[in-house]
Amino acid sequence: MIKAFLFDLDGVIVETAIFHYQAWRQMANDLGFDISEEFNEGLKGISRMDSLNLILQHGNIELSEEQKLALAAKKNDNYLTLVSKMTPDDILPGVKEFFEQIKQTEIKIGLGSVSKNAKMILERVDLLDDFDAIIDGTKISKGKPDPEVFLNGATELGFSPSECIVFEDAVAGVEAGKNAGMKVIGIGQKDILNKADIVLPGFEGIEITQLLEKLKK
Ligand code: G16
Ligand code: MG
Repeated sequence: MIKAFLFDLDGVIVETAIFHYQAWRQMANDLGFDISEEFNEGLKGISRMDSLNLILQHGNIELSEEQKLALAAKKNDNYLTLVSKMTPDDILPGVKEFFEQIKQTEIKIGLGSVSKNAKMILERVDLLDDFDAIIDGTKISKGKPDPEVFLNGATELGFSPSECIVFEDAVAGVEAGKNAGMKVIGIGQKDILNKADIVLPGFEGIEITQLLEKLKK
């Protein structure tokens, strides 16, 4: 029996990846190198400090822990300036309608994001009250693909992993859901999210009863 849907934030509910990219790119440029959009793909679902380490490695730059923390803080300030302009219009197409359908069922809604800014973003887009449980970067110690974020979501809602379905747009996130022992619905492209049980291009036109039927198979 499916008891909960656990949603990733970035790339599933809202598109914050572009703001992460802009803020990381600014930092890289200040350090004298650039990062491509393709490189940014690999940062999706990866925690702030892990992302920073990957970027510095990419630019062949070695820094002290203190310098890294300062850079991460500056990146986050820039990121916050960018996301502070978000409104409910930034919710990805079909998400609101899908949530309305979920609320007609007994299924609970949880968030599984590694972002420490997740709650603030949900507040900005006016979705905070739609969630029965919020697991974000402030509640976990390991980023995706570690299953911690989704296992905590199941625990907080009081269900077993097999009763939860994960919605993820990132390779690391799909792996985290599978590592948690959950079925995963990939949001994006089939060839990229090939470990997901089902892949959908987005939420537009999704019919919950049909989706639940598909998940039984
Ligand atoms: C998101 C993004 C990642 C970001 C991470 C940490 O994860 O996909 O790119 O590095 O959060 O974000 P912050 O710096 O805001 O703590 P998710 O799990 O929502 O896809
Ligand atoms: Mg994501």
